[in-house]
Amino acid sequence: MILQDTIYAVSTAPGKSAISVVRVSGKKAYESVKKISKSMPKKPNHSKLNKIIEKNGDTIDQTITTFYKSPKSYTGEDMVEISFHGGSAVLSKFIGMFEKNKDVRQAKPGEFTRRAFENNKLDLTQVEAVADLVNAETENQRKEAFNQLEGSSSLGLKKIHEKTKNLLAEAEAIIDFSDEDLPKNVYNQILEQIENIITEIDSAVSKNIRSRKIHNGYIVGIIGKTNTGKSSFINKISNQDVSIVTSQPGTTRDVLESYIDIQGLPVRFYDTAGIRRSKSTIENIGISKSKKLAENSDLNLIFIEKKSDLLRFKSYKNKIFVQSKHDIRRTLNKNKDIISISSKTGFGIKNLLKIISKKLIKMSFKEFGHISRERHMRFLSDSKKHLLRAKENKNYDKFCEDIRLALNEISKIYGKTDVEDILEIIFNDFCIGK
Ligand SMILES: Nc1nc2c(ncn2[C@@H]2O[C@H](COP(=O)(O)OP(=O)(O)OP(=O)(O)O)[C@@H](O)[C@H]2O)c(=O)[nH]1
Ligand SMILES: [Mg+2]
Repeated sequence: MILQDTIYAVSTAPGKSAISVVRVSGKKAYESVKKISKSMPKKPNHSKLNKIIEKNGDTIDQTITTFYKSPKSYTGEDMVEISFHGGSAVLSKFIGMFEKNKDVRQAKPGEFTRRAFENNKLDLTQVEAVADLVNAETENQRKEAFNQLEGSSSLGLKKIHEKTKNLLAEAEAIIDFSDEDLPKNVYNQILEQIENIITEIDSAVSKNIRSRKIHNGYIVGIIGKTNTGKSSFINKISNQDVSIVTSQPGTTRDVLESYIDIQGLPVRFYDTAGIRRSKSTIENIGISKSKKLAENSDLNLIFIEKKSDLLRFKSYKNKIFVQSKHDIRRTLNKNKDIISISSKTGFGIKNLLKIISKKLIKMSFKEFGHISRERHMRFLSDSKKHLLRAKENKNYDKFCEDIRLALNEISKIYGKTDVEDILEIIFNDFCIGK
């Protein structure tokens, strides 16, 4: 990728808005905007009320223009940000004019952030955090991405990275000994360090399983006997007809999904076929799907008709018992372990959603800023493989080589090795102007 040329892009979303921001980055950023400006900010890192003008002297718009001098900018290069009045006519007029300037070109997706990376303003984990922040839809996703941007995720990984570097240094120091001369305690210490790093990798991986939930959403199964109001419930909380409802037991046959944000928590609810003995092949396929989902979900809402159903679903994990149709019940439920709701009147629904989110939060993340990406996981687990092999290796040359390979894998997380192909994948995910 050529990093010499000066790039520009509209960095705000299209459509009507109060302002639209155009970013320009590169050696000729200042000069190229100055050419079409009435009063550019003269001092670095200052903003100025400016007019963007055409060749014939007509004003396109009054703007706030900010100048960032390298290296104190997002990309690390000279940058100019022009805040226009939002509106497609203003922008298209400006772009039409700016396009003709041979000193600048349109940025590709993620190119500003890529430059920030190339100029060591961000490491790769922070680049990913920027992407996450832009894509964050819930409060928890935002928090996690921001913490990673601040480096708190990097910290956990950095410790592993640092320790592996030290390990390699020490292992290489003892390579000068011949096998017989090698002091046993030195070798044992190194083995201990390897063990220690492997433990840290394992703990990072287990945290990741939790943080992945924030990315992809928690899975909540709606399980239970037929005709207990499961489909009516998913329709009620989704505000639409996700699932068919009839008074006939065995209506739902398939697994149906609905994504709901409960106070910042991304949750995927799944309506399932009611569980009963059935002669229908199709229904039985549905029932086995229900059971499978219940096993793989984070939480199950078990819809019951009467108290004796509690026993029947006793073996299901992570569950909340729910009794619906509160509006037509003669005897009211007094059992605290059963949550009463009505999808007809809405009774108890808010309470149930609150209990669900509390339970999900409790059983998952309390800490933020843990490794959130499959990419990191892959490098960590590859690194662990090399470390395990090093532990078994009695040949010292190969022993060091394994540790070097382990370090190499971890370094890839930060993009410090030859990872051109990985870079392409990551930056292609960005929007233009970021
Ligand atoms: N009065 C009342 N009726 C309800 C309520 N929820 C569901 N029903 C009725 O109960 C019947 C079954 O509802 P569904 O939502 O289809 O039940 P289900 O558990 O999905 O049933 P299957 O798909 O057969 O397993 C329908 O006639 C609904 O109208 C409720 O809160 N109050
Ligand atoms: Mg149903």
